[in-house]
Amino acid sequence: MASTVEQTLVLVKPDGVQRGLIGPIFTRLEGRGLRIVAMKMLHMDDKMARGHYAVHEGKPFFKGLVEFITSGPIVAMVLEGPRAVELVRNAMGATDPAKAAPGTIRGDWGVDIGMNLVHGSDSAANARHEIDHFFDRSEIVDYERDIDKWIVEAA
Ligand code: IDP
Ligand code: MG
Repeated sequence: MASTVEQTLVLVKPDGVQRGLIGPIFTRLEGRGLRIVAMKMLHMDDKMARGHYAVHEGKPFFKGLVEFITSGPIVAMVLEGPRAVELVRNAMGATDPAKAAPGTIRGDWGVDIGMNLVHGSDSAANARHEIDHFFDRSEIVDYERDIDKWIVEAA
């Protein structure tokens, strides 16, 4: 049975871009069946990074996190599908790569908690807020793929 379609924000962080892992990371999420509905490369400035990570302000790692996320270009995308938030979070693996299961993005390619390759929204409500932080509504494309009927059962 089809569940509610969600959108979620995914970032390939500067380490993922520098290590040539944009394609492999996208391949996993796209191959899963999620639909990419927006995508762009950008270099976040300090203000945008502080806004994106506002929930972590005051934590000991906040300064390093902002420095890291602004240290090079990132790729932002919006993925859409039933339970997209949960699917992406599971595909990313635990925040600390040492605790991330093999087969997850962080579990296969990460070492350091600060350089854990990807960001994914942690709830549908936060996803909406984060997507608005990175994309204009006009940059999000509404379309269907012929293969979607082989990925999600009709309601
Ligand atoms: P998440 O990315 O798995 O959602 P959050 O707890 O939201 O994890 O933390 C945001 C980011 O902050 C993490 O992806 C990681 O890069 C960084 N971070 C979180 N906890 C630590 C820490 O204890 N030390 C260093 N960096 C951390
Ligand atoms: Mg988070």
